[in-house]
Amino acid sequence: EENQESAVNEGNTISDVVDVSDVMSKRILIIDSDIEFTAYLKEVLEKRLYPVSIALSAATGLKFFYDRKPALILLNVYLPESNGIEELKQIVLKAKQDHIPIIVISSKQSKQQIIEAYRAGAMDYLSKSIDPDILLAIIDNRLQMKLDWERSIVIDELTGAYNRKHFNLVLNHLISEYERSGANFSVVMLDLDHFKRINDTYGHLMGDEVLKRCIVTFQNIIRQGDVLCRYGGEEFVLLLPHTNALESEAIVQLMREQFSQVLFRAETESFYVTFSSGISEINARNNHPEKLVEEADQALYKAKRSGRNQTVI
Ligand code: GH3
Ligand code: MG
Ligand code: MG
Ligand code: MG
Repeated sequence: EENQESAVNEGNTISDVVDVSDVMSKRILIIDSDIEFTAYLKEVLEKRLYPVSIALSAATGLKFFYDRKPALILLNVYLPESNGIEELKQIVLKAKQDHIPIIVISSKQSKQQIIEAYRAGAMDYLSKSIDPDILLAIIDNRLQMKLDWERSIVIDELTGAYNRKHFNLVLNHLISEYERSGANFSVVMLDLDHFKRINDTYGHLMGDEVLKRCIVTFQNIIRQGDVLCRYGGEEFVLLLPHTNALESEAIVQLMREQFSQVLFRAETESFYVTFSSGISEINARNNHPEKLVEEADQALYKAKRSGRNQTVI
């Protein structure tokens, strides 16, 4: 059971569908006018396979910030040029907005400067004489925190599936891919049948178990790159890149066969659960996010009206 849970959490990541360099890159931006120190840091970091950008001025730092999207910034707040302050403020502001950790590395260690740096939003204030292994441990730690946070905001707590926020992000990404390269994809809406009855008969905790188990079963069938999201209570939506409606139907059929074999054990009796599903496919006449969802939803509605436990395209 625990293994299955972790299989859910280690399923498709955002990097499968959204540009990796954008979201999960490990690029570190060093902003410091100290040429010797930046060269030394670059060597230390690149040995650990961190891509590094060096900016010797705040202005260059700001430019790199936009061009190269760092995952973390190593900053010396005391740059020599007098007009770097505005750029520094902009970098700090943008970094905070994007939840990019800022680690200050300075040779100055005055109490006032340290307090100011933390108040401005620095995550750490380190000395330039810090041991490189300790520095690397701190960087790993901060990047992991960022990664955990990025995950937590797109994952549904109960089931471990992606949430609606992520669904919207991926759907829009797939639509722009379609417009750019013609790559097709399908949208599958899935809704558990008579779920209210399960709650009413066996209790909400049992209902929650059904939802979790349903996701585990589905995750084991879908492919790398397919994105499964919890759309609402007992409604899920599946995005299948490079897959037309008929191919999607075959995948959903597999999900149905697997899920129909899952036996749920309540206190007094055991039971099976079914689901209904509706499929839409991107095409030149329907390339709008809301319309694609609506079309799949209407197909789902038809599946419900035709007796449930089936898929309609
Ligand atoms: P249909 O076959 O037409 O879809 O019927 P249904 O009973 O599945 O659909 P309905 O929309 O009437 O009921 C859905 C129920 O799902 C109602 C709601 O209380 C329950 N539900 C929503 N979210 C959760 C949840 O997180 N946990 C549990 N246990 N129940 C939930
Ligand atoms: Mg319903
Ligand atoms: Mg339902
Ligand atoms: Mg429903």
